[in-house]
Amino acid sequence: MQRISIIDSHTEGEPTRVIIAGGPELGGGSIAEQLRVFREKFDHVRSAVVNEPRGCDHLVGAIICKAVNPRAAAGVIFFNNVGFLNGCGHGTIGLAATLLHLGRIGAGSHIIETPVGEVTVSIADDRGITITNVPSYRHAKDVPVAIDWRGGARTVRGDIAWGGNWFFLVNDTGEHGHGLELSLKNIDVLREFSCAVRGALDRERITGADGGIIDHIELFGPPTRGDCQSRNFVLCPGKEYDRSPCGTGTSAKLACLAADGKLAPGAEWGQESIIGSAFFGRYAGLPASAGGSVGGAVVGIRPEITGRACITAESTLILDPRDPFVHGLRG
Ligand code: PYC
Repeated sequence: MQRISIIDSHTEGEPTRVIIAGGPELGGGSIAEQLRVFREKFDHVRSAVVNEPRGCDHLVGAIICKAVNPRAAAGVIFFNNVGFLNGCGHGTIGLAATLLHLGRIGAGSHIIETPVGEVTVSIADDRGITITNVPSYRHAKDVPVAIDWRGGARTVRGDIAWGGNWFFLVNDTGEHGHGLELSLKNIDVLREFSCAVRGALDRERITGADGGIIDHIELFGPPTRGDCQSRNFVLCPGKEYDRSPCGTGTSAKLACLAADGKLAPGAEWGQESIIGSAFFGRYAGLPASAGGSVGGAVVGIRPEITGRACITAESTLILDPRDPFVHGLRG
């Protein structure tokens, strides 16, 4: 019988389940190395923690692991219903709320190591949590993709950007925009459309800069909130949608806005989610030495994303070998 202690939270509506004890032994090494061990030896634990019957398809899991940097508060690996994530903005905010709940960190700034680099979490007195994310940038602008849509062929155009995961970002207007209403009652259509885009990217072998799979699709439209500039729908790798505005997705959006000269460094961007919650972001330009500009144009930014997380449960998962679904329902 294996017992795994977890803390559940949600960040602007999107859940995070953090393993705080009883998880797999991942050894030392970099977080990327520990991720390799998790993926190769303990994928069944990933599935047991987030998949049915203990979890659900849109639940994101996280495990606290040993950091290499002695100044870091923690290392973390994120995972979901189908595999592992590079980074996770809402999950990092959920992790910070969890560490705060456990008394392992207090107000102030703390380094968290992720498989794709260090991020900083800053906890304000009002419990708003800001992550300073990994450097983010737009890789390609206005990329055409031919999709099968409702029995016909259509070309959609979008930007490819990195914000800790690879995103394909599609606007609503224009001949090659998505043209869909971003509302909860339209969720099935949004999911179907985004899956068609994802399928076309895979088929046409359109990738991120380093051949990275573009496994998040982000659709934009007008906000319903007065304090936001935009609303989004984000399809995650396991075909579920992010209930939050997606931290890495908002970082990718900020990188595109910066590259287009549409948002100045330090200016605030309110990103509303499909459920009406919001992240507030801003960025600092990166120096050219850090890959921040090409030919004078800003291409690399350091995004900051602010949101709130609430703790929803402290519990123990029981993995009983006699349970026919001990390792979860895997597709
Ligand atoms: O907030 O970055 C994020 C995220 C990625 C997948 C789900 N949430």
